[in-house]
Amino acid sequence: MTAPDQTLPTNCRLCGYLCGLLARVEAGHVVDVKPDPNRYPYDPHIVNGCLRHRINPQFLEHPQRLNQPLKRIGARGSGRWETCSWEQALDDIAQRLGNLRQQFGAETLATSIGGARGVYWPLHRFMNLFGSPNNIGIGQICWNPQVWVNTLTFGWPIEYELDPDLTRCAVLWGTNPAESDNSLLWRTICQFTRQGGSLIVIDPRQTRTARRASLHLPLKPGTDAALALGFLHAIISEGLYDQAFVNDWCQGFEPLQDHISQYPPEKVAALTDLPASDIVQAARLFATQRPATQISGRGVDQIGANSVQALRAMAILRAITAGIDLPGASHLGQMPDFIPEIDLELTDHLPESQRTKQLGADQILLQTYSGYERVNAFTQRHARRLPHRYLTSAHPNLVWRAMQTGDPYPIKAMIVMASNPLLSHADSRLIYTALKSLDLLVVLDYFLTPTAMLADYVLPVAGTLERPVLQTDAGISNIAYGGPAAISPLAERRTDYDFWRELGIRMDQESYWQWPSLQACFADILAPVGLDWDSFCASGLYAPPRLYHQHENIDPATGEPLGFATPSGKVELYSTILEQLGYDPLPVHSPNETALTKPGFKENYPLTLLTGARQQPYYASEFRQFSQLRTHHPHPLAEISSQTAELISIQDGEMIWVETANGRARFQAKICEIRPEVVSVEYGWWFPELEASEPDLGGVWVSNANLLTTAEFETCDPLLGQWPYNGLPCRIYHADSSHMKLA
Ligand SMILES: Nc1nc2c(c(=O)[nH]1)N[C@H]1C(S)=C(S)[C@@H](COP(=O)(O)OP(=O)(O)OC[C@H]3O[C@@H](n4cnc5c(=O)[nH]c(N)nc54)[C@H](O)[C@@H]3O)O[C@H]1N2
Ligand SMILES: Nc1nc2c(c(=O)[nH]1)N[C@H]1C(S)=C(S)[C@@H](COP(=O)(O)OP(=O)(O)OC[C@H]3O[C@@H](n4cnc5c(=O)[nH]c(N)nc54)[C@H](O)[C@@H]3O)O[C@H]1N2
Ligand code: SF4
Ligand SMILES: [Mo]
Repeated sequence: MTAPDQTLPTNCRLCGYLCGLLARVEAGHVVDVKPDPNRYPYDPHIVNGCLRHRINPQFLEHPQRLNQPLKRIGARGSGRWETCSWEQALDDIAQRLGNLRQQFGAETLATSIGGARGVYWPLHRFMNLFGSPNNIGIGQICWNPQVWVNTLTFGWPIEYELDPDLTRCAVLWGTNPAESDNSLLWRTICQFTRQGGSLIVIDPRQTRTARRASLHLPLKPGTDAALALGFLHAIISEGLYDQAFVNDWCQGFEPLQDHISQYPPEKVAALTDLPASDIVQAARLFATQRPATQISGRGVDQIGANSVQALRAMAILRAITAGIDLPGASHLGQMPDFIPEIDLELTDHLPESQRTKQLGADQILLQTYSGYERVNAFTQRHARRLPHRYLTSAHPNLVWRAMQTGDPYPIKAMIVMASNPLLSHADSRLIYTALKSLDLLVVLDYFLTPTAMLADYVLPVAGTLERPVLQTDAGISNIAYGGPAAISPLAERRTDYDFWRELGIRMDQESYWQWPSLQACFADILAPVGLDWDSFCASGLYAPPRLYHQHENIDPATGEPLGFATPSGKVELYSTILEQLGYDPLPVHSPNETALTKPGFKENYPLTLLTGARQQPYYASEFRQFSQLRTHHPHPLAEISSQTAELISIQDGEMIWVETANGRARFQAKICEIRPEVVSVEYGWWFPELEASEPDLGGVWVSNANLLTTAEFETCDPLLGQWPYNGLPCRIYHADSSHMKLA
């Protein structure tokens, strides 16, 4: 019996926003989509403004989309595959993992996840039950830094607010929503500036966002901590902070006051290469135009050692201007009313003896099991528990090295889900040799990515519109959104959840995989709030009213105000946890310029490279298969200033090499407004039209920004293990000449 043609509510999943769509379904296939005005983001203009949403029907039917499990039959990377059934693949993977565990211990299995895309707790649950602590992701340089820093400072992560009717000042710090957010935030920013709000943008590039700013501070890359300390200096010395909040609720103001005397505006002006008057003006705006909000992005997360310092100084800035728990500025998130991520992960099942084997556990201070426990001791007094495995991941660089060398023990197997490490992790060549050394590589994806080309098994995943979705902010806030699938998975695609469950069942985990389907899990997750799946889907949103000033509530046990979930019960301007860890309790500017002091280095690499600034319509390494999008944005771009272009006679549109000490990659030069010494390249570029086998691997060696980056463990920040994607010494030259240096 064929299903009747229908228009069904569902959600786009081509980025993290899950916009509500109406899908026209004919005979089990989606033939058209349009925005659903009744579900998030409630405004068809927003979804229509996103080029990607239109490709949903083609995304389901694209000729290169994976439809059946593939098993490698030739040499690794040879591109020779045979198709097999899911059952054959799962049986073989389970057997091989069982053998490897017996021979090398459970820690021999690593996993890789990507950005906010799929539902990752099933992977974490499997790993905990299997016994391996070696999950990796990109958390160190995306999301985790803010979660950790705000938890250290305020006792829990912060949610920023931006309300054009309330907010008077907004600082956008190292983020460019004009390109990275095609949804609500960018529209809200535009409305905010139209209504006369003061927008301060801190970015070395004159982005589309910066062009809307009342004040753009194009600082020298990597000097954000100095700038934030300069703001603090101006605000404190001019008495513009909130004395009542500081007296009642902040800990460590006096040492802070002494400390920031080292950062007067003139000194900060020299460090950041900005006019001192602009620094003071921005500080005054932020402190006096309240409510003032602060939104930061990857520009601050991806500057290596200076990132935590900058984020700490920014948190302090928020605190002393009483910018938390203030409508229009920000609020502390809440623990969810529904089942939180941490209870889905089952970390308690991972024995202590396995936790200590996590790669990096003995060197990284916070992003480890012991770091987590140290912080959790305080948050759980307030009945709050952060997700576990995102914040305790192994260090990727050590994982690649263990694959390659067997040191400190062999990593022989990896399962990659919703990530493409050859494009998104630092040092693609290291990753290539690491993946080539494996006994077993399994990749779950929609397409045969360069990473998948090296796999033993590539498994076809059911994706956007083919599966229900439920996004829950990893359990750090009380919000859930999502909706139903429009159609059943096409061909032999299955959900990621089905894979982990089926593999788990084959590895003696049956009793922990009680839900037969993803939808059944989602229904149980939401059950505590009294919503069944269908009623949830009607609006696609669970978001109870925000709570403010929870710290003032009286704790019935003590009769005292609850305070903040930090060791002192106050907002920790001076972080006692960081002090205990031997890390700076007050933020400092500490430029990481060791490479530049090597003889000849500065002369050889006179420019400063940013990698990864987002550009529409792509998302990380995705969507290069879609001709509609390629026509819109055909080439990987390197932005340079007209001064630099003139100096080495580069024309707009010319192909150039960008080279660092780590390697080189080719981009099309785009001359634009950017600091003169800065080059900014896109990331995620490969060419699905090229050979899907060695040596091409889909063009992964041509324009891949991560050929230029490195994350050597020894040079990473000791607190979280962050590596830099921005602020790297580089040089550029014409692509048709071999090694012409910048004079
Ligand atoms: N140089 C540089 N590198 C960077 C960055 C940068 O700015 N500069 N940014 C970093 C950041 S912030 C991030 S978040 C990462 C992103 O890095 P990743 O998340 O690894 O992103 P992709 O490289 O696009 O890989 C995602 C893959 O998952 C597949 N996929 C999408 N959805 C699903 C799903 O639901 N299930 C499965 N199984 N597969 C799915 C896609 O087809 C794609 O191949 O990159 C990081 N890397
Ligand atoms: N179209 C599109 N949208 C995306 C993504 C995508 O790949 N494509 N990726 C998604 C993901 S995973 C993420 S994490 C978000 C990221 O969202 P954003 O953080 O908004 O992303 P970016 O465009 O990388 O913005 C970082 C900005 O920081 C600037 N910057 C670089 N170095 C420095 C520095 O040292 N200091 C300061 N202050 N600024 C600096 C860059 O010039 C850039 O404009 O976007 C998401 N949205
Ligand atoms: S912003 Fe665009 S790609 Fe992202 S979910 Fe919404 S419609 Fe899809
Ligand atoms: Mo990200």
